[in-house]
Amino acid sequence: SRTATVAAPAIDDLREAAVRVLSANWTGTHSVPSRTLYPHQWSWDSAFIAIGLAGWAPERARRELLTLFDAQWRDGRVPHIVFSPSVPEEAYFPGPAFWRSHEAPAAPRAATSGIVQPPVHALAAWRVHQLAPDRAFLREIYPRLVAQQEYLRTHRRPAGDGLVAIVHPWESGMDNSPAWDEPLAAVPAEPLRERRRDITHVAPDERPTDLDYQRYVALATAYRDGGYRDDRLLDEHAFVVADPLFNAAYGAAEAALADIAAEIGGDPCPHLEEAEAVTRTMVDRLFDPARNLFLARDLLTGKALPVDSVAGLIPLILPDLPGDIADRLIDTAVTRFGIYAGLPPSYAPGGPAFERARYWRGPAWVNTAWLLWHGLRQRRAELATLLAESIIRVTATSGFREYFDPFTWEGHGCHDFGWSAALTLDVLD
Ligand code: 9YW
Repeated sequence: SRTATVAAPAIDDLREAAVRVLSANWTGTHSVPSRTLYPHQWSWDSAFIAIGLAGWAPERARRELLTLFDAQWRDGRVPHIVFSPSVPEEAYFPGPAFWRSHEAPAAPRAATSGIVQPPVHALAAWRVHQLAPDRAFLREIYPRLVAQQEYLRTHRRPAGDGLVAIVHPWESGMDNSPAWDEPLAAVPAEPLRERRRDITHVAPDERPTDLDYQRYVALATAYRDGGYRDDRLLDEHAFVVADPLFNAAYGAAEAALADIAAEIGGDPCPHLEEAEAVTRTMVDRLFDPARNLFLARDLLTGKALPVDSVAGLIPLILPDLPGDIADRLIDTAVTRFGIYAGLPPSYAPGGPAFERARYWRGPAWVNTAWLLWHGLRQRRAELATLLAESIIRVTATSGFREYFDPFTWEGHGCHDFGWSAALTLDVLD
């Protein structure tokens, strides 16, 4: 069984502990990723958290997603942070006074950031429905999920090659991934006028550097000052990148939307066609046959970014991914990301940028392990089982930490981290 290596009473304790974390992080309308570090609502966190709520609090799971989509912009964009009005500005930087969403014509009533995160929400909505069927919920969320995809399709394909672009490392969800080192080096850094809040909670050598932060803020400032418009990205913006995780999420969302459409009497065909087209484009433009991995591409220079990031394995979630490509990715997952031994590191340990405790530059994260698990379930059930066992063993050993040393499983970052608890629950059930 999945839980063969952890004793039954320990499994019960783990389940109870995960429920306790999710209960403590629930605000009444949504969940915070962490009470200390991340006091607002984060976009892809909410999708993962909804999956973990679905099995025992399905009403909360649906509310989690619907609250997020209540803050969807009129152009369809789903912001990466929805700010809670009751949380003081000083609690998180950059907060609402930085993003100034209300000055943008398409912004919603809630104060939000103006950038997005990987669109894993359709996948989450479908999984919530599978765990706790509710067609009325699907009917309510479906048009909003479609609008989210529509935004990415029409505003975020600047190169016209079918690849969706991110305009900020924060949009990848993997902020300081070594994959962004090269494109980020071309971004002028500006001195930070604000104090970073993250390093008051977590050791600085486990977070992005100050120089990274200066560039993050410079990029976000430029995008904001351009009114969050996307029409001249290739001419005017300093960071425009196609990320394999983001594009795989976009493609898998179309596949999930096809399932949702079929369930509520809609037409799955356009979604299936789009999912197939995305998969073809990704194989064509982002797969590196020498590395047996998908690579990000800098759309400003046209160059592939030759970095062994776990993001390059995530296209396994694409249902149409050709079997031979999937096999090659699985080979990479086993040989360079060591998934027989534990959770996949965010960056392969053999690489020059590897740091075992620094955020997205080596540590293992539960969400990328879960995505890989999800992608392997239909293809290599025995490997998927192994990954589920690893998620369970790591969180049973070290708690629901934000990220983990990929070799020793020592926990890093905040405690009681939402998606670590939520996705552990999902693989337990
Ligand atoms: C930040 C909330 C977010 C995640 C991101 C992760 C980190 C830093 O925390 O972002 O301050 O937004 O990189 O993936 O959604 O958990």
